[in-house]
Amino acid sequence: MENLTNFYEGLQPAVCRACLCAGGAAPGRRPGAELFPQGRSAAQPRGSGGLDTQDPAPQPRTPSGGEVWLLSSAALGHWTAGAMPVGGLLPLFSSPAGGGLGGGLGGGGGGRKVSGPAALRLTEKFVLLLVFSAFITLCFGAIFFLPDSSKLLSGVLFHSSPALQPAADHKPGPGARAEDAAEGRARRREEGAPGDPEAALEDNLARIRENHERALREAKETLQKLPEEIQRDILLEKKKVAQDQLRDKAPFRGLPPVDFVPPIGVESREPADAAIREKRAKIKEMMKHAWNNYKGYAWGLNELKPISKGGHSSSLFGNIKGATIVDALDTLFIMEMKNEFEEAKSWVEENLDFNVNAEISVFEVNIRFVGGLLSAYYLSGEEIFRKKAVELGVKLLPAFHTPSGIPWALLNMKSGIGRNWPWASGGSSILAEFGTLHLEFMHLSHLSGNPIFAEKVMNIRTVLNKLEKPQGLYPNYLNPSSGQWGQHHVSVGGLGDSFYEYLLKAWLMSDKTDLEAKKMYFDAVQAIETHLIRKSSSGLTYIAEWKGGLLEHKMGHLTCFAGGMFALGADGAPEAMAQHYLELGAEIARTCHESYNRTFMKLGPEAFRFDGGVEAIATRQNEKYYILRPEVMETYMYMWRLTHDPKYRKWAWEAVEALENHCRVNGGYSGLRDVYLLHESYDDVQQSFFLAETLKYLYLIFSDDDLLPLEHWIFNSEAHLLPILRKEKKEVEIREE
Ligand code: DMJ
Repeated sequence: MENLTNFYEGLQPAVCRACLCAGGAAPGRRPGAELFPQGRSAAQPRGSGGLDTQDPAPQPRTPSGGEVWLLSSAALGHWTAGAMPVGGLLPLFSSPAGGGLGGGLGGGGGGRKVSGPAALRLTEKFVLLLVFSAFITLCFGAIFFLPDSSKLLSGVLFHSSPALQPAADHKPGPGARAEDAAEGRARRREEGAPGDPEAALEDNLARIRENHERALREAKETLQKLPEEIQRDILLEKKKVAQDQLRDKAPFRGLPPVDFVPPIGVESREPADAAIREKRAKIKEMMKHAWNNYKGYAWGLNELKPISKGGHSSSLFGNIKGATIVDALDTLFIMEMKNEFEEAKSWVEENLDFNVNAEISVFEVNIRFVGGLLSAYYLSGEEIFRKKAVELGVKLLPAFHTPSGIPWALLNMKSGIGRNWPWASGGSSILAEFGTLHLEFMHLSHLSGNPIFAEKVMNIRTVLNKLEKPQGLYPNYLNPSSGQWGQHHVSVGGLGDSFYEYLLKAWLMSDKTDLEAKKMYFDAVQAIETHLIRKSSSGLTYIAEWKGGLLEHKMGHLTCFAGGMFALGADGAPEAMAQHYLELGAEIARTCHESYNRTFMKLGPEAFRFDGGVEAIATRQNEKYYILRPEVMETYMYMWRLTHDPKYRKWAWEAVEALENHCRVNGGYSGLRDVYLLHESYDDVQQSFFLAETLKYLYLIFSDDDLLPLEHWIFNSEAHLLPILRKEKKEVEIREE
């Protein structure tokens, strides 16, 4: 907002000058003539540009004798605060003896006849008002609606080509299935991204543009409806929300007893190769360092500040506490850190409380808390985790009380009132947020015996399947009230990413029975390949962002997860395409490795670009940070498991060394503000996903494949483990009583 205010302040002098020239009252000045007594600035001779270049007409005067000038649009580019070009001043009307309106506009004398100053005054004022309105509209139009030239140029000048696709038929097989201007702003803010004023201004402009477009669209839609229709829609919406609320408030029957089936592949052997054993042990030591410091300085709080040695709290979790504890549970379990797992479990039993009067992010709480608790339950069989996961799931249900059933992004856990991020296009919900609930909610129904959770997420699918998709792509924004898309921005990174991941994993987790999910996934990937995936001049494959048909040649760190996703999806692709998807995964892994390798710290930036002569390098200051993110390690893990190409272990180890060299501090691990600097500038946050994801994926890369085999386990978006729900046999059988 600060930048927006500055921006408006920057505009004010221009507007005020126009007023003054028109004889408006400027404090401390006589109207008109005093500012530019000769109708020209001292710095610039008359006739240097603008509409009146050849205008020999006498200067116009107000009835009181002051000169009146109007800026011509052609002069806008020349106007500086110090010297207003005379060519940019257009005589509007003259004194009764002068040339009048025609003289000014026509540039050649003549002018319309007037009967006298008194008769003209009203008309003049009216014309003046009209012309000024047009002028102001023009100014705003120029500022807000001119296309972003950098984007146009990058599209025209930068040589990128669609990534090569195999000649094979690209259609999915038979029976196949499911933080940009605004992008990640909130998420980046929460995660402590350092900002730069230029980018903030750009963000603000984009936001204004978005709001303007939305208002226009909404007004248009409403105008097309009859008043009775509008009233009927409102009543229907109200009724539906009230019904939903009643239904969810119906007393929860409580948890049915279940038979817990011991999990598959959780007891790992030591790797046979001594060097690999050593590396794995090193990663476990890193986990100990991160955990012990969290325990020492921030126990029970959400995250650790490793430099200032205290707690870090993020509004993403409202007043819910203990994000690091819940996020770390399954990593502690698979690393066989038994004492630590037990102390974490005791904390959950005694302290984890969801009855908080605060607003939380439904997505974040779902992937970290619901996912973490479910995973801990499936690994350990401890009832407390099942109980807490379902309790939290019930608390999240009011988020779905919207006319379309597409959930709100934010929810007050006490009042059950939801809303969306204020920056999201037209009050929209975010694809990556409402599209990343499916796996956990299916398991909540499975473990609670209550179908309500599954119904909620299946309804999201129904809404999505009814909608027309631009070029087969899923926009990042969907309005929960109208059930219609917001802005047509598409991303496989922030705002879109895990939606695609969950389509693929929904199919895998259903033991490949959810064919709708499979079809949705492969259709989406096909559209992504056609419209978003490109190859740079030197042959690096990247996934660009799509904004209403224009490509922004930028790839986020978040997007790097897609390498693993494509490779994992090869399994379900038609035979001719399986190898292609594996190769696509490998190419994305290579590009993301390059983004690490081209920095000084050997850790990847938040976003990197393929335009303006660079490849896989961050060019904007606010994209140069690294916050211990896991996506590149995630892709290495899948690529290692699926190909056993040793380069993935090599690259993973490079990252371990970089983390040790640059992120490790006495008090834990910290993110970095700029990975291109020679010296570390710490952001002082140890993100909970560092323990949940980054270290877990690294540990798995240096473990044998029989630790958490991919045929039995699905990783949620926060790397929490969910077992595949077998057609014939359930990991958890609900006993009929
Ligand atoms: C994690 O919380 C999850 O992986 C999420 O899906 C995306 N962002 C972070 C890690 O970068």
